[in-house]
Amino acid sequence: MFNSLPQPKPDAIIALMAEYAADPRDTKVDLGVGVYKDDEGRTPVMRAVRKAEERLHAAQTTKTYTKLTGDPAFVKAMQELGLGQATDRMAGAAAPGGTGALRVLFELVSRAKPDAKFHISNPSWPSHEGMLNNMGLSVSKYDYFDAETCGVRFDDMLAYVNGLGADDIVVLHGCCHNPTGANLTDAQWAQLTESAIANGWTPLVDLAYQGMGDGLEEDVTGMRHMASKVQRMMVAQSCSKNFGLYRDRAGCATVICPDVDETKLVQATLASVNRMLYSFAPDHGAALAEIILNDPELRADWEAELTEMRERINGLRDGLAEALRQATNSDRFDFIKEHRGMFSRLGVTPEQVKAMRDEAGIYMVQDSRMNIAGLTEEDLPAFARAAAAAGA
Ligand code: PLP
Ligand code: TYF
Repeated sequence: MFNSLPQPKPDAIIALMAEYAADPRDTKVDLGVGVYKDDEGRTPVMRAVRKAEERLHAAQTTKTYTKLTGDPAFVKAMQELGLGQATDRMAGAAAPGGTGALRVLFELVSRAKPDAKFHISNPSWPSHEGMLNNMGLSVSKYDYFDAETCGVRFDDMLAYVNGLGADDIVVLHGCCHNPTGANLTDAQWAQLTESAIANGWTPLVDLAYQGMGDGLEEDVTGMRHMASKVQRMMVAQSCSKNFGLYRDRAGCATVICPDVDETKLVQATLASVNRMLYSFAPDHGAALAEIILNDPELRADWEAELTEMRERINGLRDGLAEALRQATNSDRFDFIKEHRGMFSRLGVTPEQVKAMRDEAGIYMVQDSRMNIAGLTEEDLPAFARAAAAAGA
């Protein structure tokens, strides 16, 4: 029976990881998959994570099941981190990574409203569309990125969401937009909040990079404003990037409800959804995040290391814009300095992306998305020369 399976379409970003690994050149540069790298190209286990692992190893007496919605202490700590507080209007569940949290929330919506329509940014992280299509749910795209200005087409986005209503779910990136690096301002979050209230659509915020843009608090000011005003909102948090817990699969799904009765119903439904999808969520990474968030010393060290990571990325942004200025004699790459998060798009064609790979061993996603953290200061002049040579 399996021989008649359709050949699955590989994920372009994950396929690129394999192509990079197979490239024998020792000068190659990996700007593909979105994992943080230090200036020696390593993705380290964070200091606080290592210490939390030692504590967990010493203190954990059992690995018996947690709850279907995970350890409540983890969920509470994540809600406080993302939303600033955990309240009795918030239902929540641990999930396998941010992707797991999204999957659980999509499932919750489809149980509540089978004909709900999802709206994602154009462009967005490919798994948004992929997962919704895979579930047979309706998905459309709202205008988001302006390839000319490399900013957000906010007027078009606002006009789009103003045309939505109670059956619509709008997926927003909480910060550090993937793949463009172009983000909403706090004032724009406030305007979207007004639109959600006036038109009745429900926000679903994908928060995968808190702390990687301007700071743990700064990155979520807009989202928290929205959370404080709307009746209902969903948040999918990932611990992959900001805790470096990628393979441990730690994430959290939160649903803000209008009242306590609805919250209880949603909480029970999240447990049921988890049970139908994968039963208990993984707890190892969640336990580490919970230990770090609730221990002042580990938390301070985690925040310090996250700050080092963010400052390295933002320093590279400034350096890259300057190197491109010099190599191309133009200021049109200055947008890289304004963008935040791991990614920006260089703004070149797929042919130019291929030329930079073939000629200089620089690996970017076909849409010219580059993981800024994949660069080192030393790489910048050669990167800029390669971009100029490819016609950027
Ligand atoms: N959402 C976005 C926009 C992402 O870039 C990622 C990155 O991997 C995720 C969600 C989920 O990450 P994970 O499932 O690894 O926690
Ligand atoms: O966008 C990225 O690079 C990360 C990692 O199917 C990722 O979000 C990429 C592709 C994918 C899953 C995760």
